[in-house]
Amino acid sequence: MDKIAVIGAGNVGATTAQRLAEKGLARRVVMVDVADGMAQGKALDLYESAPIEGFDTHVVGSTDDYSAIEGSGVVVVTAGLARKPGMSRDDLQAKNAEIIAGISRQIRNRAPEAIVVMVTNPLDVMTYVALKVTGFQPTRVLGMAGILDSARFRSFVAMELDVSVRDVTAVVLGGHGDTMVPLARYCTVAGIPITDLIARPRLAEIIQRTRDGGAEIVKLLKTGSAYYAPSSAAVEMVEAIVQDRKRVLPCAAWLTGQYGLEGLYVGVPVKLGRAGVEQIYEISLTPPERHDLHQSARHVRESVAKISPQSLTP
Ligand code: TXD
Repeated sequence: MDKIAVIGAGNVGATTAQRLAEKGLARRVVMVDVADGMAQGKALDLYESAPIEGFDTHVVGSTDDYSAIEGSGVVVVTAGLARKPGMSRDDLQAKNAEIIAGISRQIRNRAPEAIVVMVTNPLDVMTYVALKVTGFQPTRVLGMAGILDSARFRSFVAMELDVSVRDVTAVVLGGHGDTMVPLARYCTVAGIPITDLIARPRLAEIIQRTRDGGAEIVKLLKTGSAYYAPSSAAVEMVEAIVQDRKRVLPCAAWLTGQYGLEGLYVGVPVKLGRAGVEQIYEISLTPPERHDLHQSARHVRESVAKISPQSLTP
């Protein structure tokens, strides 16, 4: 691919750019960040590692000149504010919605052919804002969360059983955050159901740790949140798109009746290729799993309802 843009050159954005460059997924990677000089500084630093790492991707940065993203095939959006003391979740959502709306207008004008991979939290809500403001086809606007959540689940299972993470597969559905729905039934170790290998009570603890995965890292870091695994997850999506891999991955996708849900973003297994979301898989759920998924969706819907009309206007 000729160009990939990363909006927001903070922890997740810069690490995403680094992984994209090191994997050689595009000829050029462009970072944009509102903080004066930051994207340029990190891009230059990253590009100066190219002779040592041996990659040919050209990395550049820009502060507010969005002409830099022109011609991008994929735009990864990681820009946003972190929650500050005294700021409620709703305040943060309103602020980030404004930021994402502004960025989405730039993407619509400057990179009208791009596929948009959203990362900014609250993920399912910000992906909705990006869809409405860009006016792109829903197949071209999707969010990263399920890959990260299931990677956490897979790491914990691998640690528990002392097996290779490669052999552990997992599916996590639903909104990103406290209401995610890890599906133990679909988790296997090289095809062996996880429920045959880990006792129920212990499995419940692992599932809870997965739900709290983001908070566990925040607590340890004290300032900031996770970025190594989140950037890996975003890059896995970009790679599937750029290389038309037809990977089947859990992503936040626009539902049009699947799972009895319509008109919102929720994490589900999708096929990812050059066209973006090429298929949504509807897997069979038990009544409790379906209940949890619907509860998670209700939570997303309630949050979407709080977005101001200005942040949804193209
Ligand atoms: O699973 C997931 N989807 C997530 C989401 C996993 C990890 C992180 N998740 C969310 O991604 C997190 O809650 C944040 O909403 C974003 C970015 O996380 P990061 O850790 O990278 O935050 P930083 O380091 O604070 O970086 C944000 C950058 C920062 O450099 C700001 O200056 C910039 O965003 N920013 C902007 N850039 C461009 N344009 C505008 N308007 C703007 N506003 C802030």
